[in-house]
Amino acid sequence: MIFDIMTLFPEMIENACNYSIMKRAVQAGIFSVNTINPRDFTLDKHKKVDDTPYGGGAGMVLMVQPYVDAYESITKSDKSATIMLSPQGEPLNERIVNELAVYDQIIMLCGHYEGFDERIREIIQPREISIGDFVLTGGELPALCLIDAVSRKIEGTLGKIESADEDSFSNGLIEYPHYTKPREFRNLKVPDVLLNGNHKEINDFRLKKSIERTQKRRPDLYEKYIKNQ
Ligand code: 4H7
Repeated sequence: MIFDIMTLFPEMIENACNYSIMKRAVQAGIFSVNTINPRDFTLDKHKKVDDTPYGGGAGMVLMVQPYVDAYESITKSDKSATIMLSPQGEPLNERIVNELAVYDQIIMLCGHYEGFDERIREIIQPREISIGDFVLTGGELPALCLIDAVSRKIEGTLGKIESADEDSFSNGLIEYPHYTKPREFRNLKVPDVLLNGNHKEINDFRLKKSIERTQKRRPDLYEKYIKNQ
């Protein structure tokens, strides 16, 4: 899998992928992260990537030529997806993450300032995705969220211990509570059932906790879960 990230701030992407599980997977060659800077595709001596909006108003708009030329410079594989991270996109969820994990190349466009000249969308026709109903100064953090979420679905990224099948959402429920040593801290004890070695009882306890929490915190997910039982 190759992630090709179009951004004016490539260090944001490169640095953030250099920790923990993502770092290990990149070093192991399981996926790679490249950046393409539209500023390198500008034609004027000031390397201008944004300009004032037609019709007036505040802020600057990203110019069509550097983005389209940068996009067209990327070698596309046979199974490639192009995504724009924007507050106007379809809300990201685990279903979409799974859908994207089957591609061998994901190209992402990160916006800044007031956003993109609309002709960038018309020409590139990206799938537009949002990580939630809030506004950020740029698309880099959402792009990183998507790299993180998709890369952990790729065989080999997670070790056996971090396996993805017990995560929240893999069964439509949120996670059960976790405990580690010590057995007691400030009078707070680890539930006995987790110490007795009976794996049937432990699984039943965890499922019960998952269901309780989902009902309380995410009634929307709970309704779906009950319907599917
Ligand atoms: C594309 C178009 C994603 C990207 C406009 C991106 C939130 C999300 C951006 C904009 C993002 C998300 C530029 C519009 C900054 C708002 C102040 C980058 N914000 N922005 N303006 N929810 N911002 O996924």
